[in-house]
Amino acid sequence: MPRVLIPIANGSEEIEIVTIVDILRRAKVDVVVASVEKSMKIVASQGTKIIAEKLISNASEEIYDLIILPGGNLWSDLFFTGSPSKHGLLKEKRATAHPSVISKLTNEVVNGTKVVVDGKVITSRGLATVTDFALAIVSKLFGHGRARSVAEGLVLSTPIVREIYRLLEGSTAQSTVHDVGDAMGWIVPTGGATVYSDWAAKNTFKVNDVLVMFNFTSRRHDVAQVTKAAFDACNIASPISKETNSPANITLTSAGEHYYICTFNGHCAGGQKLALNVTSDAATPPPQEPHLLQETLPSLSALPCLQLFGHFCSSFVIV
Ligand SMILES: [Cu+2]
Repeated sequence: MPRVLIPIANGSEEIEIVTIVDILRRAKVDVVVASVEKSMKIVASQGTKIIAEKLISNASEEIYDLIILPGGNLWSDLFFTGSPSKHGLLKEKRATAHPSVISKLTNEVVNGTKVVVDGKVITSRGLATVTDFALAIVSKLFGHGRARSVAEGLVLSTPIVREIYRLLEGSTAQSTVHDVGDAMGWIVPTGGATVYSDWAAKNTFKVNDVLVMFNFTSRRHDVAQVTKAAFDACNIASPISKETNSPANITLTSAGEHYYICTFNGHCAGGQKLALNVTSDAATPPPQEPHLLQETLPSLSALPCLQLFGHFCSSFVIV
């Protein structure tokens, strides 16, 4: 179980603290909330009193996979190079910040972006972006499936999860994530194979788009790419490739006709089959919307070790 330290202080943003802790715990992250004040109780930015689980001095014996710093006045001095005596951890890093402090950033500022990743530093702008960001961390720690299920538990709309997935996979901004069958998912449709052919007809598919087959149970369904002949005959003997885990994420890497079936007994014949035509990606790209992440979130284990608060050796994140 990944272990995450969340230091809090007087003036920290209460919504950011509670949202991050909530989402990470729903995803089964081991979260430690530690006060950097003399007391376990801190008074957050809007006067809410929050009691930490331990003092930072008592949290420092542990090793953490990640340190997440919720927003608030405390961290400005620590990270912004405007205070030369401090660590200046954002020096020569691209970053974003809450509008109230963004003018203090002396490094390259990326505006209009919710979250910026540059090496070991991940920055975000404040409480409006904190849910997206916490889900992105969950997705990186555990995969898209768990981020999706946590998001569904929060009744967040699918587009947010799609966006997270797209960015974490490092797809280009022009690529689209298609939830195959929309809300129905990947099943033996009651309406027969026309359900999936109708769905495909409503969508356009480009190289680098991603198909997500979801809402199926692993070991009860799968997704096999097959030839046209095998597709037409529902021949499951020698698929080109096969995905057995749900949800299946398939990146469309080549143009042309693509054929997918479920290889479980009778499912293809029952209509669990999808044919689609993928066009090359030469078309003019659409205008780029503000990203959730500026660039792909690096693998957490790949983040360089950082010394902070004594002998912690961790990656860290600033929200
Ligand atoms: Cu099936």
